[in-house]
Amino acid sequence: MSATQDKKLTDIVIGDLMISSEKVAHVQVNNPLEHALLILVKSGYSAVPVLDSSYKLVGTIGKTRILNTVLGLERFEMEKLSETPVHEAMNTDIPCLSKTDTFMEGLKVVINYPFVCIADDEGYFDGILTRRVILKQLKRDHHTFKSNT
Ligand code: 2BA
Repeated sequence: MSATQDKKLTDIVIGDLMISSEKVAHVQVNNPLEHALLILVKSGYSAVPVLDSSYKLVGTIGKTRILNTVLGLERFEMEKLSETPVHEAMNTDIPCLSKTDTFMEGLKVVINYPFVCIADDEGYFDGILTRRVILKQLKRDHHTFKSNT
């Protein structure tokens, strides 16, 4: 049985819904962009979290930011992929929630972001909450509500 099976939306917390860190593709802050692009292309994701060497969350990196970073005046300067570390291209202006935050807080964030990173009080990465999971939960709640009326 899932952790949210019989719960009302108001009783669900982010920890019930998040994809835990072991299942999340990520890159390290000092990896070259070439490695980040490899992870993104192989996983099929547009963007993934960036962690430091102690597994603290530091940002996200996506295909568009990588391509913008290597874009020169007239061409993509692909040699920059191996020379530039992820921290020079990553996005650090990202929302972050904790496992104890509510479903509604998660819903608000995924209106503007496809996923939100989850970290503990010290910044250690716990996982991500995706738009897909939030929408699935809303659908489930809608059906439960309909069948109870
Ligand atoms: P995107 O990569 O832009 O993916 C958009 C949606 O496309 C995903 O929505 C999912 O429904 C589908 N999708 C893309 N790649 C997939 C794959 N390899 N396997 C299955 N479905 C795939 P969400 O599931 O709501 O994910 C939202 C965003 O969260 C993704 O955006 C991605 O940036 C990130 N994400 C999701 N799961 C991840 C994971 N395990 N590791 C790292 N990042 C993840």
